[in-house]
Amino acid sequence: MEKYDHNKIEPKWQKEWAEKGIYKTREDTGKPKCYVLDMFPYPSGDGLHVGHPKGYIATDIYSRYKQMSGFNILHPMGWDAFGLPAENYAIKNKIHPRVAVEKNITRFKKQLSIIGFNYDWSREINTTDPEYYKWTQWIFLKLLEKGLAYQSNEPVNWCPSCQTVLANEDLEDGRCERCGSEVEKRPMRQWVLKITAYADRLLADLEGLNWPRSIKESQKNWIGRSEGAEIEFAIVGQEKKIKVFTTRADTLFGVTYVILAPEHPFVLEQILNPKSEIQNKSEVEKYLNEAKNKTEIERTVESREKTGVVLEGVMVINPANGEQVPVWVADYVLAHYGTGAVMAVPVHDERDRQFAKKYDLPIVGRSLVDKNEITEKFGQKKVTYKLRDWVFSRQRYWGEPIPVIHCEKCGVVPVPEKNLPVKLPEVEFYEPTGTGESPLTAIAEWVKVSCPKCGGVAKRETNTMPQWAGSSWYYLRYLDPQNKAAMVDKQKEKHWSPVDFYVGGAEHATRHLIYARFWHKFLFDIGVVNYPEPFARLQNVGLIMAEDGRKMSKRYGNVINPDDVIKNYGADTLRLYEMFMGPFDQAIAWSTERMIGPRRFLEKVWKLQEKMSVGESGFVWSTTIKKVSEDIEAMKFNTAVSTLMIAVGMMEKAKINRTDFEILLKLLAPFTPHLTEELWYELGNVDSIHTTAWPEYEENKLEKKEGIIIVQVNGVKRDSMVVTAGKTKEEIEKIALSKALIAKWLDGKKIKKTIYVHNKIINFVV
Ligand code: ANZ
Ligand code: ZN
Repeated sequence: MEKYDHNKIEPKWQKEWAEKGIYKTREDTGKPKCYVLDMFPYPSGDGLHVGHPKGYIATDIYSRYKQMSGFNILHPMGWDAFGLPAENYAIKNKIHPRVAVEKNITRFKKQLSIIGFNYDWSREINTTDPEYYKWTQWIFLKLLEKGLAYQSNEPVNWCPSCQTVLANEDLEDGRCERCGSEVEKRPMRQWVLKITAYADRLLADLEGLNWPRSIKESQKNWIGRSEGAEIEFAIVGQEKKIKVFTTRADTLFGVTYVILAPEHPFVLEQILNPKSEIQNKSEVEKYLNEAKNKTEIERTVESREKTGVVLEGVMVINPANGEQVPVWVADYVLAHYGTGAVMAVPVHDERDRQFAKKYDLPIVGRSLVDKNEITEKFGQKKVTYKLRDWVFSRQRYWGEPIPVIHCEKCGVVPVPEKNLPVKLPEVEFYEPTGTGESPLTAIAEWVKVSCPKCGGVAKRETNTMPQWAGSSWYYLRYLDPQNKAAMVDKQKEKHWSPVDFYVGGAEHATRHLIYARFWHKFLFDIGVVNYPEPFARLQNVGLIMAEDGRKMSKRYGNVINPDDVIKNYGADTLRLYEMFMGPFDQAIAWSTERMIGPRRFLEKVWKLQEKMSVGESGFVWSTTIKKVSEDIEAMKFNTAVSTLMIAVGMMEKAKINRTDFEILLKLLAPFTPHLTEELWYELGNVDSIHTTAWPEYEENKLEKKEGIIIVQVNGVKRDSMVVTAGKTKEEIEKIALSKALIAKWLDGKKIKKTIYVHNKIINFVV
């Protein structure tokens, strides 16, 4: 027998699989479908480190298992290549982003190819390909047509270092998520998408999704639905009223002042109006200027001392009791939440209490009233969301041009569909301009166009789309990547949607995963897709940390390159190790030393081929098959692998025949596709192991496990009993009651309730 030589086996099979096309997606209708999707990478210049493929290995195993279990699978891969990371890399390395992306994709693909994935590369997509972004632009036009894309001049987040506007989702604690710079607020003309129109549905439909609870929770908080009321306070001596948003209309009698956000229109108007009643104008102006320089985070952190200034001379009337109360301006009230105005109730609200104490404002305890009845009398029910509309334009080069034209006569004119894609022009200088305009502005011949409506002189929109545009619908393009007439054929969409299983990092909880759901719902509304949600099941990948416990990063010099690992240990060992490291969704530190275990295991499997004998074997597979199948289905790869390790350990000692060995190889095939394929052919088989059927188990051959159950009376242990697994609570109860010792303890007493802790304790409360 030859030695197990991964360097000989692995490239051979990778080549053979590609030539035979065994991973080509099949669409014949006889079989159920299973669409397994990875969050596609942006091809960075650093290439892959060993942490990146963890999720890809998982989907590879899952989809191979599904294929062997009788499904037609779709498991594609592509590149999310527009956006800041690619562009910043290009600028730093003085190479055009397009060239950089091409180069990086080649590198990534090479790295992925030696891991032995089953991707159907004929469906590869690239978000920067004009044939792809034509449809990203098409979706934008549809949003525009339906009134869901609009221009706004509101102050937006501006990153002074990246020199672009950012969406709220792009911030981390008030800083640019890419470069860490503190973000400023600047009023600028922007394109904005009305994601808030979908807030309710984005929230409600979370319910039906098989997603981790933590991700659903983050989305729920991000959407931040709040049910309350709007109540109007009349301004003394003026026609105007101030509208507040409150979730506690029942506290209306306890209001002792009203607070406005510094940006509230009433405040600005009072400052600008020479005839206004305010007696401390300069003091107020000073406060407004200070507030301007604070980030939203600084303004709202709980621990920070609240500050404010009174509008001297302005009083408002509490509609509930006619009482006049003063009006303050304080920056802990945000302009863009609710109405930007709050009724302060220091007795019931902690922030208001702190504020009232500091400025010596009355704190009065008055009885609460029924929430609805008031609301009915003095206000209006109102639902508010934390979610803001999606700021969708960037002042950068490397993105999809927003397909509209500005005409002096006609205003905003959409680029006619037949003229899509609006191609990103070739430029020499793609660095951000720093003026708040994109570098595209400088390309006069591109900017100047004739208006599609009136034929007059007009200008192209020079802002580009954010990095998150292309990834908001890419999973649909895989279904039909070459289609020239539509973003996806209706029949194909119907056949493959939704994505059955989506695997990727938890950091996408509120950005990509909310944006994609939003676009998908929109596409559902305009009849492009058949199902209201894109991703039926979602699983997060736990990070692989470096050996030093820190994040793996070039910055720390602790990166492990998969190419080296594969050369030394083999792709199969890498795959097995990454799945065996620990629970899939948890962060775990890499250890090259620990790869020895999985490697030795594969060597044992290799040697088993010598052990096969002819004739009956004493091996019973059902329990192992069941466990491995269920674990793969539940993404518990580490326990699936240990089950296989136990099986191999037993096979080393037992008498095994060819059937046993084949079953083992099949169970291992999704994990270690090369080694199992080699041994499979060695046995004389003529078709790939990856196209064979997954082994089946027999229910009546499953091992019956026994367990010990403690029997308690009033929480005190009185007896214990051995029972076989799989019994119901009622059965357990019956057995326990039949025991003499227990009967004695229960003698004559009435059982109030029975508490059963599965497979552990049964407790009778008397
Ligand atoms: C009176 C009151 C009494 C309030 C009380 C709370 C407790 P959520 O649940 O987050 O929606 N609020 C309203 N608009 C605000 C703004 N723009 N900036 C900061 N705070 C604002 O919170 C709603 C509550 O936050 C509202 O209900 C309002 O204070 C405050 F015992 O009104 B409440
Ligand atoms: Zn025109």
